[in-house]
Amino acid sequence: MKLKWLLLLALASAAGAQDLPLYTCWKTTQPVIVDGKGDEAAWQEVDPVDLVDVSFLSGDRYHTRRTEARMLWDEQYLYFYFSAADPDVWSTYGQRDMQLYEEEVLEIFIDPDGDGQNYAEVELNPLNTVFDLLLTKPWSRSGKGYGTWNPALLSAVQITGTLNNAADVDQSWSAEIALPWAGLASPPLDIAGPRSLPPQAGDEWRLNIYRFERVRQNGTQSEEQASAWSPVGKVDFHVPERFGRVVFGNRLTAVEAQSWGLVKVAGEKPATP
Ligand SMILES: [Ca+2]
Ligand SMILES: [Ca+2]
Ligand SMILES: [Ca+2]
Repeated sequence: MKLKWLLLLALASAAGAQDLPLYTCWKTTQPVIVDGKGDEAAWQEVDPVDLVDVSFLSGDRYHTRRTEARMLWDEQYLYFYFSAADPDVWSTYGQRDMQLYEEEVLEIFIDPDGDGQNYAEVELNPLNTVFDLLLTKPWSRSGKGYGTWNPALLSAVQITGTLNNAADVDQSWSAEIALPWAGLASPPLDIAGPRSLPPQAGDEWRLNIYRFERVRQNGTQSEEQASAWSPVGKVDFHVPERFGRVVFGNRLTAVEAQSWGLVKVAGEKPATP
């Protein structure tokens, strides 16, 4: 009987995992300059994901203000690049660990071993202010949060438009974050557990990306656009069961890839009679 239940549970979780988005996070051998701009060749070579409305599990509803995210990794860092369309970029919180989620913000949730416990939350606002926290489990399950966690992450924001000026029309804000692997195993909570840091090629982690876009009219918020990479069915970002799947991959360097391309092209030349 016990075995049967275990089997059913395993089948249920396998079925659940099937509708979660999967992203291959490629290793970069080229440097990523954390300046908020995604103009590195490394970023151009990897696929973006489009965030969807967090509330609809079908994952086919997009907000009017689109958000794109990309991920990369190397021996030292896990990198994120975001591009968020936004005709009115605003923010007031300027100090680390302020309640950024009340305003416009990009958020990353990371659960390395995917057990739904001991996960990290990293947020960034258009002022390049960071909110970072470790949680033992979701708040709804009496989780405990450690805001004192301040890993040595690098971040930068680029605004195409003007910050905190509702009188003109902005285009977007973009951001880069480099999160050091070492930070995921540092006190007060080792969230990596037995997971390799940095990960090994083929390792799968659970992770989600969110955004709060807060539309203002005449100085007051008129609409909230909450989006996610993996939608969770409601406006609650602390749903680790719904975090997407990230598989870490190795890849050839751009130079190697290019030479391989040349070799391949050369090899495909028709044989001279
Ligand atoms: Ca950059
Ligand atoms: Ca906005
Ligand atoms: Ca913190």
